[in-house]
Amino acid sequence: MLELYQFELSQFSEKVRLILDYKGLAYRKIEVVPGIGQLELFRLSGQRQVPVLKDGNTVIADSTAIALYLDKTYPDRPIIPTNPQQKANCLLLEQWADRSIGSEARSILLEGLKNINLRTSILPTGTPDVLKNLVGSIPKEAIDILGLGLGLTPDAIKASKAEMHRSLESICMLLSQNSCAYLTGDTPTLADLTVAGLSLVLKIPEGPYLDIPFNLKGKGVPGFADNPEYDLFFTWRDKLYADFRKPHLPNINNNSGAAPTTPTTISID
Ligand SMILES: N[C@@H](CCC(=O)N[C@@H](CS)C(=O)NCC(=O)O)C(=O)O
Repeated sequence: MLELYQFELSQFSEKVRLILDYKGLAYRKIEVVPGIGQLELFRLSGQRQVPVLKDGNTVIADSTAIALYLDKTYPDRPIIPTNPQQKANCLLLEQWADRSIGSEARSILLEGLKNINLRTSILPTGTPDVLKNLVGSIPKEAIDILGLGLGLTPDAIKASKAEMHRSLESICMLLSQNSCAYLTGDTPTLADLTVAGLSLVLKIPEGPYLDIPFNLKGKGVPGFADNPEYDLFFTWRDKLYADFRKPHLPNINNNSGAAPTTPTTISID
């Protein structure tokens, strides 16, 4: 079975999970423990970031490389159009989304964390493992900010927010002008799955897709998640999730030494 080395709350991992679900491919999630688990990941893949896909003896790092590998190896339900114009639009949109929505959303995640009231800058002794794992699943940059108050300056966060507003306005414009249901045509492509998956940290989908505490679902970054101007985008994304994303199922046999991925219900102050 395909194995996905991931962080549950990582937006690039979510992009790959959405692609796997869209293509109807079964996979086992292996939750990487931040720090020590990333050393193991380095041994496996030659780099320390998630997502990494293992397919038998083949190991692929990077969400774009994984997407291209999956589409080539498992051609059913293709995600790269064959029509040259649609293909170019799809690949350009994916590249743009990785660099804009991907990095900008991560930069402003701090706001989202404040919003969901996840006050964990100093985790006390006895913090439940599940919460540690959840915090561990948040990108390193956000933890730096949370833990040390270092990292992104307020000006950098402000610039990221402005950039993200521009991106969402453009996506909404594209969706409202489009005669098709998706960004490059009438079926979902890598462009749609990327834009939708990467927006995870802007607003966590409400449905049963992720192994996270219930009260995080539907939460997100103020000014984005609750902004009526972006209703069109989130409605479109949530429909794509309802149509193609599969509900989270706990891994039955997880003997990898990785963090457990069983369902969790804890209350977070
Ligand atoms: N270009 C990579 C980006 C992957 C990435 O940024 N992963 C983040 C999580 S969303 C990560 O592993 N951060 C931990 C670290 O950099 O140590 C991709 O498309 O997969």
